[in-house]
Amino acid sequence: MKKILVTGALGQIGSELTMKLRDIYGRDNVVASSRRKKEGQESIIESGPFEIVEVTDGKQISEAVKKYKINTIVHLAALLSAVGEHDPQKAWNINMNGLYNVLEVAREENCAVFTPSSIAAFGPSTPKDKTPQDTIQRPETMYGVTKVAGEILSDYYFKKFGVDTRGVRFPGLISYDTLPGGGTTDYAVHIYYEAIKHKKYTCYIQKGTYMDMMYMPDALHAIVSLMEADPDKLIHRNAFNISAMSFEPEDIYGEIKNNIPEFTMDYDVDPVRQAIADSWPNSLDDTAAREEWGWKPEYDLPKMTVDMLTKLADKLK
Ligand code: AKB
Repeated sequence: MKKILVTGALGQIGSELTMKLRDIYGRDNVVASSRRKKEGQESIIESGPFEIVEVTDGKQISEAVKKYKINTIVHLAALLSAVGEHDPQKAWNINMNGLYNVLEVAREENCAVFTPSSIAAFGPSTPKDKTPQDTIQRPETMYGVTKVAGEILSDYYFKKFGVDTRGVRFPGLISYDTLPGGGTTDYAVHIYYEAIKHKKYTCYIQKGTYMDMMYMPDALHAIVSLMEADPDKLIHRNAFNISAMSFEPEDIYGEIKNNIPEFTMDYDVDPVRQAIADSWPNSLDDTAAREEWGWKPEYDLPKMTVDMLTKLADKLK
């Protein structure tokens, strides 16, 4: 039976993943952890075990792992791309030292580790369309640097110490439950909130900028499928390209407008986030994930939009 520790459990992915893992593996087998308690997250804190864990302190990770006899760590605590450019030193510390500490505890305590990488692990010299699984990775953000280094470090721990490390390169994730914090792709979440609340949105990403995106249920499904995948079939480990949809701001605007005809959008481009978006791929080739562990997304842009608008309208009532 899996005994799972989730770091960053109160974040955008963690808050939904923790609940899903508790449904699958049982509430007492999934320990949520975060560096602090957050208001509005009582359902996660109270629906199963919860621990305060600062990932930059390896001792705190080790104590939680020993206390609950953890055998799997899902390591989500990280700073995202835009916020990372504002404080690159902090991004390095949390993202790199956090992952190193998790891998060291995993080595000592015999745990498997899932760590998300990102489309940010690519840079301007990477082929932009249908970016291959194995290709040039020279990112130009600190977040991206930590993601590539994290992929390599995770593969090292597998090859050198036999730690069962696995990961996916997430695109921008879209969800209605918990807001993302400090990413470049966050516009694709904010646009739905503003469409429902004010029927208008000012977009900080320039028209024509394509990025890969994914609806949260597909992202959660990817994590569980890869964690459960037969290790003998895995040629790659850290990290798999996964893809569900690629769009630019006008595409998502048009799709929302199909559902809310009075919706309008204008632009006020943020140069920092635009430069980051310009350095990332337009779309990823996820053949390896499909072949090695059966990855297949369920949501495209129209299907996601209908679901997002329905669920958000309900939530914001
Ligand atoms: C971000 O925009 O920083 C993240 C990501 C693509 O990793 N959503």
